[in-house]
Amino acid sequence: ATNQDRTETNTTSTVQYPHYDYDNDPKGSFMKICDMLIQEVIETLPERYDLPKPEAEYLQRMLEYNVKGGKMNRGMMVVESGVLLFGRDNVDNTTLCRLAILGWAIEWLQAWLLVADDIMDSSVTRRGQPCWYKKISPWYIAINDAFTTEAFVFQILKRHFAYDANVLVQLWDLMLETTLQTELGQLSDTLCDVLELKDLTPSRWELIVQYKTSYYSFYLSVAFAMVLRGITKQDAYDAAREILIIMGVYFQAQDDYLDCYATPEQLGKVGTDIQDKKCGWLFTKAYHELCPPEQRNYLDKHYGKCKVGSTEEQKIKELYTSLGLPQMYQEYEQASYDKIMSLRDRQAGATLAAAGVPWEVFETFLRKVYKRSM
Ligand code: GPP
Ligand code: MG
Ligand code: MG
Ligand code: MG
Repeated sequence: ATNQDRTETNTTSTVQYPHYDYDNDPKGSFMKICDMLIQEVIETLPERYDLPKPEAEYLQRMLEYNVKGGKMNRGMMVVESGVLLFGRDNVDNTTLCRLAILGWAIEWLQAWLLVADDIMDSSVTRRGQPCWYKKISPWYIAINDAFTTEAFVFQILKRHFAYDANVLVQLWDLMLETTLQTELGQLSDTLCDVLELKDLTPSRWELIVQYKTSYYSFYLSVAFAMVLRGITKQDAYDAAREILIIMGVYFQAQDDYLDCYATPEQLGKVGTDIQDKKCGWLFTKAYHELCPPEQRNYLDKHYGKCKVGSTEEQKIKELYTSLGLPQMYQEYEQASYDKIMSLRDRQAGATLAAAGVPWEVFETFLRKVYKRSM
């Protein structure tokens, strides 16, 4: 039944989308789009790919488990950015639904990244439930599930954006490029396992997190909305990227801080950075900027070698605290906030304004993550 050349698409723009109640039920409306996407993806499997029913049901369960249950900041930001770019009064129902579909494309991207990341990080829980690879048998189907979810993303984009081949190519291209950037960041992150602690420096940290987090978590949401709005000026994308990379780096510093200091209940996951010998924000500051020799020896002996929940791990956390890292983190948080806000009146802000991208897009995003505790 598979037909490589004529897969089902909505090549006209007359598709009937559900009513999107952006003003009164933004979350519920957004969720409804996800259910629609899961249904579309699953229902084509038996006919187009000869997939037996148990497998189709498995994939439905896999998607339900992995694409839902997050904070949905990235996804909802596509819709919110889009509304700001089009103007609340000019954005029609179809456009709202398309923005939400792009939002879910990012949430699904995030879903497969996390399924894979949890395997690589030997994590146990995610979003308050067991990591997917811990949940299923054999566990290594999770590797295939990550790939499958990725493939579904490209199919979703085709199904809903083939009405304009030019838009579709831009969306596909952004998705591919962002995926590669994230994978390159994940490479540098994961290779830390075989490096020496002296090589886990603050500058390596910054490089890793720009790639593994910023592009997919921040830039992609706004860039998707800009594509749908029909913005073509390269300098506008460059200016947006400049701001959103800084926001993403700050966001990952929070993630690293919370890995150590937040409770699993708050986070929905158990921190593994010390056990995993991660080039985390706290570690690089401690080891390279703050530690007296004796305590550096302790890190040499135990960092990346102790287990989650061990006395050694606890001792390392206490060391971070005694070095004053929580206060330093708060200062860093404030400085990042100020730096991002200052870009409004600089070249980046002006370039964006000229291209019709209001500053509010960035402030809305920043407000969602500033001083978060989960
Ligand atoms: C966050 O790192 C980075 C990612 C989730 C990108 C993963 C990229 C792949 C190509 C799989 P993290 O491990 O600190 O996140 P968390 O703390 O949520 O596990
Ligand atoms: Mg990781
Ligand atoms: Mg991880
Ligand atoms: Mg983390």
